[in-house]
Amino acid sequence: SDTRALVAVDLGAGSCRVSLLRWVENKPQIFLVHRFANAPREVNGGLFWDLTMIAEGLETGLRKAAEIATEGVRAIAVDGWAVDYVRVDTSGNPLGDPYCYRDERTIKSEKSVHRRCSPDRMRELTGIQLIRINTLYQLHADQLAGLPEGDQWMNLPEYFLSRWGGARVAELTNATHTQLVELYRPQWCHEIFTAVGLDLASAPKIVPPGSDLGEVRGPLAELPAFKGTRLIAPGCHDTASAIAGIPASGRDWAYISSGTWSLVGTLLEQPRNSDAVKTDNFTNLGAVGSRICFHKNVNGMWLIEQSMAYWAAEGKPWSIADLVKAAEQIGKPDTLLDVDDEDLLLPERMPERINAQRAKKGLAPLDTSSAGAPVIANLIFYSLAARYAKVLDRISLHSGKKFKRLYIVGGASQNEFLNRLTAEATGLDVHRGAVESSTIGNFAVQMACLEGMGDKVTGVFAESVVDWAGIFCNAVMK
Ligand code: LRH
Repeated sequence: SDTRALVAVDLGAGSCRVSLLRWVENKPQIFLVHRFANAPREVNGGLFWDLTMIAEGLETGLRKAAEIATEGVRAIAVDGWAVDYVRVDTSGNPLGDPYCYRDERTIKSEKSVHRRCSPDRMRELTGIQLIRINTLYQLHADQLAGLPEGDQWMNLPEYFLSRWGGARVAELTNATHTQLVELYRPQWCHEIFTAVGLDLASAPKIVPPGSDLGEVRGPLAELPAFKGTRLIAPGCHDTASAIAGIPASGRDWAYISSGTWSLVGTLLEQPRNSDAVKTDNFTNLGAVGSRICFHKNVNGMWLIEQSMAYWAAEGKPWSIADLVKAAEQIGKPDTLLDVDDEDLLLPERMPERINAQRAKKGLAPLDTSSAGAPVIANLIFYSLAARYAKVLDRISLHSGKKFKRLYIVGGASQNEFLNRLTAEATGLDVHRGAVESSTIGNFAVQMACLEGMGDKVTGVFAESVVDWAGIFCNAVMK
């Protein structure tokens, strides 16, 4: 069989990673070859991603991978955070830096979208959690601001795949998070495009996860390792990849993909969109192998990350390890936080935002200084665990599944204090999955695609991905 290496690119809002999978004596070894910090930055009052910085970081990583993989690289696949997008001209050149979904411009555009298509109708058509970060609200904000439309827009992972030579596509798992795809068919929802006045021609063709988009072209193709390298769309949505990285079968398990966001849910064969599901605002996102990621976005480590940035700015930074240890010494707080309060989704001043929420409930303010960090962190962790339990209860109700196991994957799965609180609050058997679960799922989809595991939309493909995920979870990680 083909023993060339594979490359997985994982774009994160906090950091981006390029990983290499090599076959050493027929066993897979996974190496993190390049990692660099990422963050949105404010330019003229707007919140943007630095596309040039990200592209340079990724291309540095790809060059490093090409140097190491003397056996050649068989394929490259890219996953990343959903909803944000790059507008390109007819030659594929970006028209500017992409907006970050936390930019407040969507507060206005959300209202405007819902005047054109009611929230009820939107839920009926898409089955997607209505949340104003979704691409739809951003595209409409562009319209309201009179920004140039360009030729097409692509979500970020798909943009990078096209930049390196792949066809311009919208991969299904990522496309569903735009809130512009029909619930029961993998196609753009014309009714919403028409209602909001968006141009269907600027939305690329939808393809299933595991699609081969062509060969690497341009400067990278000059590197010997990238001769004939395929570009593959994995689950381009990092969460879909992270869930594809869980080697579990059966019907009794739920997941939390725990990073900046906590995605709390379960995999389904069929979407659920009853009135109760709509009221609870659960999402039916595309998953690998024609399944559904039925979950809810819970405000996750964002609360901690933004608090830590606040204390660091005070000149007294905390490391996450010390903070968790100190928080663990404190008992259960009397009153929990509403972690999904809209105000807590916004950047900066997190401890002050937390106090503002407490003030509304008539509670005394907490010490927002670095000395008060353990109390605030303790409150956040207890509140998250309680929220997870509540959401999982509803998921069980909506899906008719009785859960026994809970897989926690992603960076924050390393937080054993939070894992313990979550186990206590949910009563479930908590399994720690891969920290880099998106990368595992990304590689697993590549293998299922390259080994020709049939039609991407069948159970055979999904099962092959689960098998590969099991193999890669046990791979030596370097
Ligand atoms: C996690 C994630 C999540 C989306 C958000 C935009 O990285 O992709 O699934 O809701 O970022």
